[in-house]
Amino acid sequence: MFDAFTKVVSQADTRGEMLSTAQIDALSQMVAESNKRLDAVNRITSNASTIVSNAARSLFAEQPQLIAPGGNAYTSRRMAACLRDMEIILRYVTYAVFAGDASVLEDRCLNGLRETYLALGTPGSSVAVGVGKMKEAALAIVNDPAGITPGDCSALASEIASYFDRACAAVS
Ligand code: PEB
Repeated sequence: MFDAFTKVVSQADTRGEMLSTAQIDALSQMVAESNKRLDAVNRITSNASTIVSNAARSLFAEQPQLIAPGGNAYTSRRMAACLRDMEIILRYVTYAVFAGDASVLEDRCLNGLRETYLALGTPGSSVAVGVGKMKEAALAIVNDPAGITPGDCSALASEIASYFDRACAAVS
């Protein structure tokens, strides 16, 4: 598992090189803007259950076959597993945002997830729709200007979007 710093160090170490000025500048920039990152993680984390339950509600409204008898989220046990899965994915996305690196998300959550869903007979494409809905909700919360120092969060927002996109791609 890497974060933005250990990733750069490990890549330089593999090549036996010093860190480049560009790499050091990029990391300094990340530190200088770290309040934005921590605020984003805090906002997503403190709204996690709302993000999950709204995304699930919207997914089931669009794909009611999932909750109909015989559906993949039919019975309380499967519904609980589904909500839990969405929460797990959102949690690992917040770790990636915090670390500034996708490796924790890739290695500990997404690795093998498509195969798991195939084996379970759970439709990965539907999971991806749910993750996409969490992405929209999380970004709306991160970009909400209310009650926070205004600033340009576009780079951070697209980084956050990319972690959700990785999760969608990993299961669909
Ligand atoms: C992944 N999900 C399920 C299982 C596992 C995961 C390993 C099988 C074991 C169990 O049921 O607990 N676990 C999950 C994950 C990590 C992990 C992401 C990462 C570290 O450890 N059903 C739907 C929706 C979707 C869904 C499309 C969006 O209709 C999910 C939610 N996952 C779902 C369901 C099950 C499941 C298991 C319903 C239960 C499947 C079953 O037993 O029939």
